[in-house]
Amino acid sequence: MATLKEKLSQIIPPLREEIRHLIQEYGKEVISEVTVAQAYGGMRGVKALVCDTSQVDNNRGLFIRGRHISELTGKRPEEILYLLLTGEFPDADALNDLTSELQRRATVPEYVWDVLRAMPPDSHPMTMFSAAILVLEKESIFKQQYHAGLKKEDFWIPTLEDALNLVARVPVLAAGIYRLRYQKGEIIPPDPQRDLGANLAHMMGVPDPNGEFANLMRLYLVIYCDHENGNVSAMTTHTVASALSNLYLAVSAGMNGLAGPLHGLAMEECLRWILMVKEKFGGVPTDEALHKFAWETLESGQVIPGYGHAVLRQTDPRFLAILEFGRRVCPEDEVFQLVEKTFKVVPPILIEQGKAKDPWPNVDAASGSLLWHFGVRELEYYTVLFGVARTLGVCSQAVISRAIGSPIVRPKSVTTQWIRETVTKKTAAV
Ligand code: CMX
Repeated sequence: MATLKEKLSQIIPPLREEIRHLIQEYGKEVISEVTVAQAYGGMRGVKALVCDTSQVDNNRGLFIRGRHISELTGKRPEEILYLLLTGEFPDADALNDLTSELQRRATVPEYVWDVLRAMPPDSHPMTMFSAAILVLEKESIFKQQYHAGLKKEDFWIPTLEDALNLVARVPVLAAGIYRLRYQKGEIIPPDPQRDLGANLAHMMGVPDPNGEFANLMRLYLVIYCDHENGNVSAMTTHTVASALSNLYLAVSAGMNGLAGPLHGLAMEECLRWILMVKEKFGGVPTDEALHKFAWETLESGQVIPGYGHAVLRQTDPRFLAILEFGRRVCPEDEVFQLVEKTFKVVPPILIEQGKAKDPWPNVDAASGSLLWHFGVRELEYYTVLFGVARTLGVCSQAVISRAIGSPIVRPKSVTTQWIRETVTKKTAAV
């Protein structure tokens, strides 16, 4: 923490100064316009948010602090957290320091487990995850220091404390929820010797004789951590945090957005679709049979989960990273083979149908199949693991936002009547 905090203390003042200068000198420059279709269309493509932790290119996908995700898949999540926050990789001392900080902070008070145990046994794991983060809210350091009187320029310091505590605690919550919700036995406490990904695997209690499940958890924590600021989970977290709600409140809210089937829940939905195919055909169908089944899905008015994206227009490189892992670890697994076959069959169908702007797979198209392979067969649980990873990104974004003094989010809305009058007046004037 000392090293990370020192690093942030060095980079924050010049960043603030640069932003102050940009606003002062170029504050009136136009960087985006909004059309009527965009106002009604989820603001797609409107450039009205700033996010320095990562960027998504339409064709090349995710870059974290300028580095393409394909260069980062062999890194440890702790290195990525440091990169998200500072724009640099940690040196050995900084990495050790951050790793042991996170290990030290990985504690969950008993009252959280009491609340989770009191929830109905068929609660959705994402509801339990969001509730657990919310219940922890009383631990917020930002909240305590804010009420004690905190200068705006120091907001980022207790926010960093909350961020590190949350990043350290969410794997414990997630693994505990897995064991409680699915009666897997006692909650397994964190092992202070293990890194974030390995600890998550260990606490879930998934048999892992050769360490590949721990490798998968490390990979998921890296590829799912951040995807700019405009996606539902990140933008929700940012919006809630902009009211100076502490990170527990903000991240819990973000997780509720992640729990939607068009966002993080697609991970679950996608495998459900794959398993449906497998059951219907008693294994991996022919290309022709899969082609017909995919058309039936579309014709019944449903989306093909795991395909399409609001920003991407090419195959998601995060999907490719999972595919590579699967090809190495479980090429004979029928469920994984079906994922590969779907990748071959579905994009041409979506192109032929002509509706989806992006006919290619996103990250969620493959991730569930590997969890299934390792014996994590409770589909409803999958998005929780996405949520653990996403916490790294949204917490990093929040620290930066507090550091640069981002104000409360408050865009202007207009009525349909206003739009009608405005556009018809313009047309009449031409
Ligand atoms: N299957 C069938 N139809 C699809 C489709 C898919 N996979 N993806 C998009 N379409 C359809 C849309 O439903 C929409 O149809 P209508 O005009 O009838 O409403 C049309 O194509 C245009 O949509 P779009 O502009 O291409 O996509 P959006 O930006 O509105 O939405 C997304 C993006 C991801 C919600 C959408 O592609 C989708 O529903 N995909 C399936 C769910 C999924 O995989 N979500 C995970 C995304 C990654 C994540 O956030 O985790």
